[in-house]
Amino acid sequence: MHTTQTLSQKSQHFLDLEDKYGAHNYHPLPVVLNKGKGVFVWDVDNKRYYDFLSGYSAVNQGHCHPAIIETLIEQAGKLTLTSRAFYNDQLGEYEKFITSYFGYDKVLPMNTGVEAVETALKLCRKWAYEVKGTEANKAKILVCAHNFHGRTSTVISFSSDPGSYTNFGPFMPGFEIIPYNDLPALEKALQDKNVCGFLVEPIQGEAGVMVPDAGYLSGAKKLCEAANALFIGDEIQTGLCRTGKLLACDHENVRPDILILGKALSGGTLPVSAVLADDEIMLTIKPGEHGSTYGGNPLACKVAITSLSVLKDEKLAENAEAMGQLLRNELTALASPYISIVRGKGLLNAIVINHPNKEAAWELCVTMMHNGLLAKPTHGDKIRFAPPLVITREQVLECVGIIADSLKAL
Ligand code: IF1
Repeated sequence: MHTTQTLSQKSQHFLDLEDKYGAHNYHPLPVVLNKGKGVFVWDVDNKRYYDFLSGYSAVNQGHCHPAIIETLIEQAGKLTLTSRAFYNDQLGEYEKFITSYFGYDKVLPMNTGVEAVETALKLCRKWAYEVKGTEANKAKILVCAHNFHGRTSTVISFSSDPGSYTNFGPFMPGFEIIPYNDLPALEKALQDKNVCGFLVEPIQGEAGVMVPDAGYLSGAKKLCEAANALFIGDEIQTGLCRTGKLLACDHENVRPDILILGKALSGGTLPVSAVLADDEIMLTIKPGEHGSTYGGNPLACKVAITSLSVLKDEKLAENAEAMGQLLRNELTALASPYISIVRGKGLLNAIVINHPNKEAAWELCVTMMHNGLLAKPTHGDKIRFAPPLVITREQVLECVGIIADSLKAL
């Protein structure tokens, strides 16, 4: 357990409450936040921090974006939920908006990211049996080693991380794990006639921001087309301008057959996710075959329209591209002996810590916290640097200064 003696009395109170009354399914950094605005968050002692995690890329537009909050408040006072048993005046408008925004025939609205992943898997299987002609209950979907697609029992069934699946069996069949960033392995696996889909993160976030070789995504899409298998793009973390383009797949002009979105689709206000596909795939699901209580609720629809509009109006993809380049260049220029790798795309970046102390990444994050910047280690020695996409040049340079000072304390 890491020492927290430097915590204020006020903060300790909240840690004690969570320890006593909450499940211990996380190990957070010892900081207690109560306000957010743009790139900043504040703790209960009114200390300000740069947020370099952005709610795991859910607040790309910045914390409490005024336009998104205004929409949230306005719709919250009118109609928040009808269920899909009835129509409402927001869902159709949203469906038209988002399908035109991304260029697909239809959208199936869900709530959390993993629900959208599960929906995509069900669509892929349904399409396999009813369009491709796969033998009943034989459909197989390919996934990558070191994937992260969520925490449901089906999704952890195809995780390669023991921390995600140990003692959660028995596991869902119908999935095969292949190496990431390996086209020959994909080509070989696609020879199995029962393979109907390939689920992939354009950049593996949780694995430590693993950026595949140029040409991997476009090569994978071509191999899937040749094998009549669906390319399923999980853009929950990499999408919505995070990597310097609207979608990470846009860097290679790849159009997923099924596109999965989440997180920043609501600008960090409430769970909103979406699955987009063309009619041949989407219309395999008939009335009553899939759904969710909150899926497509009027409040989520209005908030999502504003959240998507902010991305374009404020040119957040362009800013993510420019600020990401600056951040990686400045981190590399530090030439710190403790940083072995700086990698990423747009404002989805990570450093790999090189230090004999295996707790070094965590301790660096605690030091950065004391110096006013919040980031979290992933898989031990990697630290993700993913600030809101509204960050300015001056703020990036100030943050590099904080990181540099903190590294000296290692
Ligand atoms: C946690 C990770 C990030 C995702 C991708 C689907 C989902 C996620 C590419 C599921 C969610 C979150 C989950 C959260 C931490 C965070 C995370 F560290 F877990 F892996 F971002 F990298 N596809 N990622 O990244 O979406 O159901 O959570 O809305 O579980 O601790 P969700």
